[in-house]
Amino acid sequence: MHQFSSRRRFLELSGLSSMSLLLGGCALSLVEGVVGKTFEPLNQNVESLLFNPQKLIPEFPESDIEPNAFIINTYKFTPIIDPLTFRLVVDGEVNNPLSLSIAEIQQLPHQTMTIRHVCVEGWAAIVQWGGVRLCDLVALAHPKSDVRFVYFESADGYYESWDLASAVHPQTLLADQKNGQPLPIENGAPLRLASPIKLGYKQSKWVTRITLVNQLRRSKGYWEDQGYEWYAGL
Ligand SMILES: Nc1nc2c(c(=O)[nH]1)N[C@H]1C(S)=C(S)[C@@H](COP(=O)(O)O)O[C@H]1N2
Ligand SMILES: [Mo]
Repeated sequence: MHQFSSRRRFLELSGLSSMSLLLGGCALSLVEGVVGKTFEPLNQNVESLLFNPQKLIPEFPESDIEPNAFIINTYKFTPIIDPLTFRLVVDGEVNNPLSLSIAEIQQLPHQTMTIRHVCVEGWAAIVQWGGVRLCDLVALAHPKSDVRFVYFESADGYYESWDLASAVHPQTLLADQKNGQPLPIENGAPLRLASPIKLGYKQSKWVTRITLVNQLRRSKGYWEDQGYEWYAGL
């Protein structure tokens, strides 16, 4: 019985995810089942961001992928993460803080996109990412009305902050695949940010914690705190 209902729920999720993809919006009502709770409707501010489709960035055909142009860029070291005990925490100004296993995250709608990754150090490469939409995770956590920014913590000590609109853009993913393969550890496994709207240094690898906040802290990001631009849009 339990198995049946979770299987059915999964089919609902995957079937409808393509529809919400077409609409360009977030799949909030579809992902509730993953945590098995129902909530009051979201407040107006966050809701309008999650439901009003933002402009989609055109993607590239798969034949344009440049696997050899993609460079690994790690400021310090590659952390070792045990996928079996790994938990992704979503907390901060939310009504429903989350601590999700990989298996739970994999129940969310999955999508791929072929985009150009641009690093300020002077290289760029067309790459395909697969993963879950950050907006679906944000919606699951039921953000409070005053949320405006999102912080990301990584297992190597790297940290980043994004504006909420960019974080819940339908092409901002927490990726677990690169070029059709499981995400390599050096590229951020088990989960990394991937988005066509931000420079490479915004795209945190080895993300362990996502914190929704209403104000930027003094520390804005590893590179930003050394003078790099914070918004870093493409
Ligand atoms: N945790 C973490 N994330 C990170 C970095 C890092 O050093 N640590 N480097 C950033 C930079 S500058 C770039 S260009 C991309 C590079 O991703 P890649 O190593 O998969 O090419 O990751 C970004 N995310
Ligand atoms: Mo970079």
